[in-house]
Amino acid sequence: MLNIYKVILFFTIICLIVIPIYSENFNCSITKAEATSITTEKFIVILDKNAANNHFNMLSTCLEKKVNNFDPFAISQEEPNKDENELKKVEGVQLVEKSFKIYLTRSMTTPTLEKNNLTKSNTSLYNLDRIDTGKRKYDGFYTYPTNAGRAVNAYVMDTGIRMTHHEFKGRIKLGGVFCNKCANGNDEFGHGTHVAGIIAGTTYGVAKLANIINVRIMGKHGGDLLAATKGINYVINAHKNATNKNSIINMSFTTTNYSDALAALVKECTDNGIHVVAAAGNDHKDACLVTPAAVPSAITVAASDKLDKRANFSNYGPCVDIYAPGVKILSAFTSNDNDSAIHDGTSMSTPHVVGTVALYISTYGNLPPSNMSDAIISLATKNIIKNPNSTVSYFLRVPH
Ligand SMILES: [Ca+2]
Repeated sequence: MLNIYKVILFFTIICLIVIPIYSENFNCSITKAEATSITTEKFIVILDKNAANNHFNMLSTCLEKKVNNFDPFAISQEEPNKDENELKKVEGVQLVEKSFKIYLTRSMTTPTLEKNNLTKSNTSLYNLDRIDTGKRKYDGFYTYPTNAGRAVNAYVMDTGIRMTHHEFKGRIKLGGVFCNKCANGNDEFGHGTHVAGIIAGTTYGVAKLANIINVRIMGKHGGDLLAATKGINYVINAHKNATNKNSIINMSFTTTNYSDALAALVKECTDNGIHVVAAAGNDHKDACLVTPAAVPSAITVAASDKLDKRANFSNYGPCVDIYAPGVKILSAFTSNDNDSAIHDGTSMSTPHVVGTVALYISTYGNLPPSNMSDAIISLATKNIIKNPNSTVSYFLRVPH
């Protein structure tokens, strides 16, 4: 059963080596200044209930910092000869995972030369034209429910967003900035803006009235698991504190290996009623090997092209829930407020599904994440993806 303590566990990042958490009168052997000056390795540590309670009491006492139950608080390990195996031996510790890099799921192989030849009503937006129908018939129109995702919050956990872009006018806000050396929510890499444009852009978006919330977890040099942890933590808190519970997270990123900590965090989101849509990944391998794609409660999205063929880069396998367009997708870009670019990747497929969930919510009302997953699959067109490669052959279709 989920309870507050379990949530605490997921977001507790500590050094157990230097701080005795069980002493009756806390031995404050490390000060706040010392703690923030340490720059060695960082771990995500999941504690049991008692240890979590003691830990937060200790932080409040020793660090003179207001410790919120859900605030991640990173203290690096002081003694370099202590490794994660020693952390695991400490009483009360359930899981230790070293923070590592996470990767965007955009393919960099496609040039952007075609963008000047594309316009809204022709094949440049084949992806929108395609997802409103079962058969592959391009009629030059994108037909979608009139509510268009209104009053649905799509959290874009990404490289930031060009928030002044005309595609998002009046429907975007900054949630938070969680990556190292990221000064603000700007998109220095041109990934989050493209993703957000596919979700909710006025021209390029699936759900043209949905709200975008910018949760920046990556800089121009990428990001890490710790930043993703903080970003997810922020979304869970925002969702819990909001009156509007229509929340979806777009995760267009992946890991090299499976992460227990990231999987636990994603499950925590869906257990709290937040829909999580995850990129399958672009390494042409089994999506069950990477996170967040492998998490059962996430809707995991593989990429197909204009001819309904699985994209050759797309991950596949039983952890994939659905296909969506992910080849030559035109969306917003970062050079100016009207900029656009074409990109490939399951990064681009994922926001199509986020937009569709938003359309579903604004049309029929919200559902628990597992039911939403069933509803999206129920809408999907079956057996139309060519060479699905041991993956379900479900292709995204918006409510109609
Ligand atoms: Ca159409």
